[in-house]
Amino acid sequence: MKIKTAELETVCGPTSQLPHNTQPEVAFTGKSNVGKSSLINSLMNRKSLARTSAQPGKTQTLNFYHLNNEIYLVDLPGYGYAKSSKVEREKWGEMIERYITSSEQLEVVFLLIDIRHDPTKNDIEMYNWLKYMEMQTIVIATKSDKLKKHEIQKSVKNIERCLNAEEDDLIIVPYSSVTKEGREEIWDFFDQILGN
Ligand SMILES: Nc1nc2c(ncn2[C@@H]2O[C@H](COP(=O)(O)OP(=O)(O)OP(=O)(O)O)[C@@H](O)[C@H]2O)c(=O)[nH]1
Ligand SMILES: [Mg+2]
Repeated sequence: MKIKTAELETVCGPTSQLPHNTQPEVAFTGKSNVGKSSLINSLMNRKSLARTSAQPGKTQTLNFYHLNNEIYLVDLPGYGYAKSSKVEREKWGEMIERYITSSEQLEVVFLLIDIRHDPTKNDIEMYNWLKYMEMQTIVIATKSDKLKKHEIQKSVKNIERCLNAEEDDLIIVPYSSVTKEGREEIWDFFDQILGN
């Protein structure tokens, strides 16, 4: 995929109406700080169009990035950020759920999990819920630059085992926003969605 244009088109808060887009959407979910916004930037070939932070809880809205005027990349607020209040956590959870259940254009959800750690309880719940919703789900194992080459496959296997996904035909893509490992593979998914 060749990146020509990328712009932030719509920002939605908890009470906003969701956009009725007419082109395909792909969404990125995962715990706070796992690297969703960084991944979206690297997929768009932009340094900082999506705001990132070393502090968890940076993205607090649903942000729709329009890529090449043909597909939307949807950055979702991270879940499981312990320092946010219970009310806030529920509010974001509801936003994510409302979007995923109501979007008519959502084609695939990318679930991001830190390659260095076991999936959290929330990751496992999210994976099971997406499966229950029959939503096409691809796992992205983020921050692969933090592991040595030979540790990557071991970690991918561990994620698969923790999600109980051995028989799910689940695709797990190691990714690094630093080295761009995995980027071509994700672009290929976009091309498939777009029929290119
Ligand atoms: N080494 C390394 N660091 C990364 C990578 N991706 C993200 N980071 C760092 O991880 C931190 C969090 O990244 P974000 O992209 O803001 O994470 P997020 O998932 O959008 O976080 P929230 O918006 O809070 O949910 C930042 O300090 C990034 O620089 C990666 O692939 N490799
Ligand atoms: Mg973010």
